[in-house]
Amino acid sequence: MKACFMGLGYIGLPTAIIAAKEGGIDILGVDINPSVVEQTNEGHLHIIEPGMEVMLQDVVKAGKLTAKTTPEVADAYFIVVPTPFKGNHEPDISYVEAATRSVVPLLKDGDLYVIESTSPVGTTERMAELIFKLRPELRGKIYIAYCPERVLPGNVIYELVHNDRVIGGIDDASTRKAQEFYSRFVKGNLHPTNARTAEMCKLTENSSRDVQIAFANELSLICDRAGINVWELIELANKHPRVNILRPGCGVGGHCIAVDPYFITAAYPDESTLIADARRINNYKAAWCAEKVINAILNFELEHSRKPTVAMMGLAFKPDIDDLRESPAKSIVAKVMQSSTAHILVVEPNVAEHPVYKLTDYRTAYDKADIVVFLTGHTPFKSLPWSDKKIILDFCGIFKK
Ligand code: SAJ
Repeated sequence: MKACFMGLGYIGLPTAIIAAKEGGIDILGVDINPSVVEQTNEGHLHIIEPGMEVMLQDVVKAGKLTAKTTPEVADAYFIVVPTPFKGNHEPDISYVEAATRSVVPLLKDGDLYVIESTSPVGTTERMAELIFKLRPELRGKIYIAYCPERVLPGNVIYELVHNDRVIGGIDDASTRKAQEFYSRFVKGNLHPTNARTAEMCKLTENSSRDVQIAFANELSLICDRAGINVWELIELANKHPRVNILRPGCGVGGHCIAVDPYFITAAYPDESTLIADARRINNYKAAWCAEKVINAILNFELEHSRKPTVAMMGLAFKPDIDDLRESPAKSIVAKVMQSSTAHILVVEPNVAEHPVYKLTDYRTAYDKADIVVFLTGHTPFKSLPWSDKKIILDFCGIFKK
């Protein structure tokens, strides 16, 4: 069995590695970026994921995984390329289409073609039409399916194997063929459905979380006005046996939850008002936090006739990771630095150095600061002592005060 993975990014590369290691499948990993191909063949992991580099080295050494910049004949093809935005939050499926076009000449009877990339509803059917337009003799002879991943960054090795997966073919035979493939390395259940439902399922999962986080963030705005401790409020409300409110924060970051809901709102704007509002609230929360910090700095200057030292605690997009991409904390730090001449200390304990900011140890920054702003709920911050002498803006519930 030989499988070709088109795209060696945050999902394609780990899936290719696990399929080679746990599924015993010969993998050709394809990426248009020659540096990614080179690093992969050298056993160097170009993405951030704990424990994954050792596994890569194992499968490269064993000859089970090689990387190239163009695809070759295989038995199964997996499209795991990005689906970014174009214009006003419209999903751009041109990478999916380009990757598909590059494998079309290689397809033969009995092959499996699967899209894993997060995609707007209908993408798998569109790609099937494209394949059959270019290779009409393959109609009814190949298997086409959509199978989204749902792994949590930072826990990918475990979740790729143990999470349940949803698999939707363009027909039942395609669904079964794809289930057969994934059963080689997935221990979770493989739930069959059709392609459109599987596409919508991925978008639904992340939109659901976005809406729930927006509810928590909206409560934090209301409580700020009402003089109520939002952390205490949520803890008490969650004592209800059927209520489970998530945590407010300084906005929603990462590459999934803040992105995928737009795939629904772009296609179904009239029907998706709640999902669109959730996006607006979570984006607004970051802007609101930045304003709060800027106002606190101005008030301090008025009161003390000097500029304060401000500790900005955390740059990562969520607690206890070193991933800074698409982080609301990072955008808040940038905004505050633009609008203020205060002495700002930037803290990110999970990163050794940053290309733009000089990083300060979290204890030193906390000791020196007049104003402390908690942006990311990293565990070490929770060991800091509360101080009445400092102005503390706790956006992620470190002290829950
Ligand atoms: N956040 C809050 N409050 C909360 C929980 C999260 O403000 O109570 C914020 C985080 O700080 C972060 C953002 O939300 O900025 C997203 O973090 P996350 O841990 O909820 O999710 P991701 O983006 O790391 O991973 C998500 C997961 N999806 C769901 O939990 C529904 C993961 O399973 C998906 O595979 C991944 O998106 C993806 O690739 O789609």
